[in-house]
Amino acid sequence: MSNNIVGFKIYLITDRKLFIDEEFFFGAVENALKAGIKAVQLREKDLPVRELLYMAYRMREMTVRYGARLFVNERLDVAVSVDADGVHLGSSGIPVSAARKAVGGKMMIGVSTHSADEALDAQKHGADFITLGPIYPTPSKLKYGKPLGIRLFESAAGTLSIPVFGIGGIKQDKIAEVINAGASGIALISGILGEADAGVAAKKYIETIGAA
Ligand code: 3NM
Repeated sequence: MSNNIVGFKIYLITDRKLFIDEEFFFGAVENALKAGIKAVQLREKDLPVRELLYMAYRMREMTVRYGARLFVNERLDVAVSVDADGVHLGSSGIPVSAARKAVGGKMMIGVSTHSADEALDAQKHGADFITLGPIYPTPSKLKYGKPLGIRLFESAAGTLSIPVFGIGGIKQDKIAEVINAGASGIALISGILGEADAGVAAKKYIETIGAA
């Protein structure tokens, strides 16, 4: 069983393409923060770095205002530039050990993993926490591979000492199952940002995970 030393249970990941424009996008994230979300990962992989940087500054200002952590996906340079709380690494960018060497203990490092082996590897190389999934089918499941299922997730989580966040297709009716399988929390996009009112959705997730 992993413990939760990172201080949040819901890790909201962004996808601006779910919105008609940037103002609706920032509005939805702000509503989720207002509802009590304490960690956001800015994940806009296709943006040129200067546009990402602009978005990251704005997201930094907003997360500070609501006392929430900000992580930047992949771009350690952007994370450092905006004084984010951490960087979230994938399998194709800068390795965890290199990022750790660069930031020491000054910044948190999250890592996306998709198997028990990858999860252990990330832990060994200095990740503070990982996401592990996809557990369930997601709208974009092809991108992330075949879902692990809850049993594989549970056995992998059982081997880890760092916090592990379940990810991939997590709707409210799955929260208890994911937490009971050893997750410290959940990471998600559509369950909150895909809903008509992100604030209402976030509130429901927060209540459900609090009771799980
Ligand atoms: N990473 P939703 S699954 C960004 O398995 C991401 O690493 C995944 O979106 C992984 O909550 C995923 O809408 C998508 O299913 C999560």
